[in-house]
Amino acid sequence: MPALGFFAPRFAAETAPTIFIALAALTIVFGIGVVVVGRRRSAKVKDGGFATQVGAPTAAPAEKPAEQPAEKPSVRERLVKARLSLSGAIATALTRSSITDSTWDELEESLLRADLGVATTTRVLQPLRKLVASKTVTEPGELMTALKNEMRGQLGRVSRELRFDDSLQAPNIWLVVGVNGSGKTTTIGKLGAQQRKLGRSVLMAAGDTFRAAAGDQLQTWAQRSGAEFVRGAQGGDPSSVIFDGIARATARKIDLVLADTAGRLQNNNNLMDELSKVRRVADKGEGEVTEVLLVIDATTGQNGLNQAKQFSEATQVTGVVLTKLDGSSKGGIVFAIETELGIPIKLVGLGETIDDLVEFDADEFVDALFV
Ligand SMILES: Nc1nc2c(ncn2[C@@H]2O[C@H](COP(=O)(O)OP(=O)(O)OP(=O)(O)O)[C@@H](O)[C@H]2O)c(=O)[nH]1
Ligand SMILES: [Mg+2]
Repeated sequence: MPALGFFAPRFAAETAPTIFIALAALTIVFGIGVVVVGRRRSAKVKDGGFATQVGAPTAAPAEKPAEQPAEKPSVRERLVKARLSLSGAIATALTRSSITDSTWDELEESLLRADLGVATTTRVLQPLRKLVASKTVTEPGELMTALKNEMRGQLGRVSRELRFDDSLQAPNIWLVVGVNGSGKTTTIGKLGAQQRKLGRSVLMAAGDTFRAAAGDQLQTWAQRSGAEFVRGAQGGDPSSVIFDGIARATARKIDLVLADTAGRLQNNNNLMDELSKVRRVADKGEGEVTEVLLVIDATTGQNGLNQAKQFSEATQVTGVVLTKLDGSSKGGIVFAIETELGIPIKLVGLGETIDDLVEFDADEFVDALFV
């Protein structure tokens, strides 16, 4: 026993450092292992190889990596999809072996169906009749090309740029008018977002004091695009709301006031007088009304021409926004508005979301009609 008593402390003294070193090495190896496994796991989570949410139940089926959102179709593709196309009808007229009276009847009918209106249809076809009479055009195919050129020519003459005067020491004011439900408030929302992206500060003035929810609707759009917002009491004077909006924008050095107005029928004299007053009041304050945008719903067809006439008399419209072209084959109204009234189509609405407002491009539009 004494021998054991002698050896035990000695043995312990000799082996203790070895055990300590072995334990330390084991701890380091284990630590490295934990880190490596942890890294691999988090890399897989990032790659979408595991359930992508941290803390997701381990039994949950692994999610597929999120697919890239499909690229949005081009404006042209969206116009074509709207079935603005005349070509179906025109093709029948032009697949004949020669140009006959029936060709003209069919062409006329298809242009009227696309909502060009009688006057514009006559104006488009007249020069073509001359070309055929003088035998400059003899083949149906050539007639198609001549028709396309003529339609392009009808639309080619105006500036479609939104008017913004940089030199003003006060806000630019864009007034938005139109009949009920044409898309005024939505257009202001989209336009506000675009203008903010251009780096301009924007204030939206809720001049629709008529409809209870109109102010809230505009406020939501203002919040989305980071625009300032001014509203008045329901049933109050729309001119004073817009005047207040302009005053606030001037005080805060805001670049652009987008003024919403209540929808109204163009033949309601009282409401059209009210709109004229809105325009006069907007002119009186600081800043300058550089655009009066008339919003027309493409699905209303030829009535749009009448709207454009009456609203123009009341407010001196400077441009048209044609909305809901995504759901209408009635885009032909653009020809009548431009050629008969000389008001440029400036923007086109192709849907309800913030990106669905695009510049009107006449060539693209005519091409889409013929696809
Ligand atoms: N498909 C489609 N819908 C649109 C377009 N523009 C507006 N809308 C929809 O049309 C409806 C009416 O739009 P609003 O912006 O409220 O129309 P408004 O002219 O302000 O209406 P009022 O203020 O009541 O006169 C809404 O459901 C919009 O989402 C467009 O270009 N395409
Ligand atoms: Mg509205």
